[in-house]
Amino acid sequence: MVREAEWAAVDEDGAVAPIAALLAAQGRALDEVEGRLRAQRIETPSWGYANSGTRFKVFPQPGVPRTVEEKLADAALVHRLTGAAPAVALHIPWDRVDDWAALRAHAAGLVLALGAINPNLFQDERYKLGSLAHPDAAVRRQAVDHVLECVTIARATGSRDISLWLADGTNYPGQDDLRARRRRLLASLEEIYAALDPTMRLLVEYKFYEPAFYATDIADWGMALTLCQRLGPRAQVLVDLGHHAQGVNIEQIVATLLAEERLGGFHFNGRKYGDDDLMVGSTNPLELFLIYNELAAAEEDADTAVAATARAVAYMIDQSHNVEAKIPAMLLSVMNCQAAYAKALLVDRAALRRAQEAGDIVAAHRTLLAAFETDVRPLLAHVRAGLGGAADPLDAYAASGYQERIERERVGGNQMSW
Ligand code: RM4
Ligand code: MN
Ligand code: MN
Repeated sequence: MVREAEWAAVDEDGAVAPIAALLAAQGRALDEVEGRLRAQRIETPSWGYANSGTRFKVFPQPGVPRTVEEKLADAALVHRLTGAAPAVALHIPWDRVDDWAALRAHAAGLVLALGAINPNLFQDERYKLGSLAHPDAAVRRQAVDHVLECVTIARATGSRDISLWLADGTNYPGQDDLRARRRRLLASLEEIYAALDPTMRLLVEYKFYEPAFYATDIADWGMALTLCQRLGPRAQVLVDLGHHAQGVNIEQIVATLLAEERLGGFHFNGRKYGDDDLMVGSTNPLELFLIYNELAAAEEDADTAVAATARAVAYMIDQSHNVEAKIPAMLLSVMNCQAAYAKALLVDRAALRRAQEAGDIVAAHRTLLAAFETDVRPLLAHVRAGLGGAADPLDAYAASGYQERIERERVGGNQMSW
């Protein structure tokens, strides 16, 4: 960590000085913020490096990975340039290999960890009427067994989290009994939860619609939370930013789940209309900042259980790039997370509380805006450089020749796709 007095030396152009001054006015040191930024971790998704798209068309890109190892190579580069993406989430069966210990060792050689294991409960012919909530016990058995296999994989990969997203639901009123579906789902989840190691967690994702259009079995955070509460403390809710209706206040959901000690993780992405899976922070950077503001505040909550919940949150990206270049898109997403967290760390919490207690609404709001409007790019450039990354990861990527190399070398074979 750079000591306060040494900042002057590293900050040759004085670009970080305004931030240091802003913190000094709060009686805080740059070191504290820098230390927390250095500890920031964002997990990238293996599927974000592969070909993906909409239900209309997948546009293949040159240089896209043909193997899991090539996905890991891309992820390793994203980590090297940003200093903040040391793990990769895997999707089974998309990333299935025969020897998980070997893949784990291969990742470690790239200074990467294997992250959350995502079962696939939506691409088998038998899942037409659902998976864990399917009316037929034999199909539920198949779905539960798949997740149990993922628990075994997580053991081998050293992964803490099983990250569950269900496509289950119905398209028409009357298609199935809604309470029966919930009962079946809970019974399936109970069997899965019982199979977890004590260090493992089950992260339960929700989404308000699609592919089911009438009733999705886990449609919102309340349905996910109540299921988790039935299961036990290591069942926690996963918030995917693309899985809400228009205008929903996601930061309030985050605050509520933190207060309930049930916020397990995030799938960060950007959205405009639906589950768009765009680059993080591209459509609503203020929302991303306000979410990080809740998290940064909760990390220091006087209630130690809430603080511990905030510190254990799994920060993951869930993007499926369609038209944008994959590695630059992932870099920018990680950088936008770094910027949102940095701004959240600059919030003058004492001033905010004073304004709130005095009922000074404008002052309270302005305190948040002051942090949001601060240019944190120079600070992040220093932080990344200190982590062995690049001051500007996108410029560094463009200059590295990596894209040209993978386009040259990754010919033949089958590009990976979702
Ligand atoms: C879903 C959901 C899941 C992701 C799949 C590919 O919409 O967000 O997390 O694994 O897409
Ligand atoms: Mn997701
Ligand atoms: Mn999604």
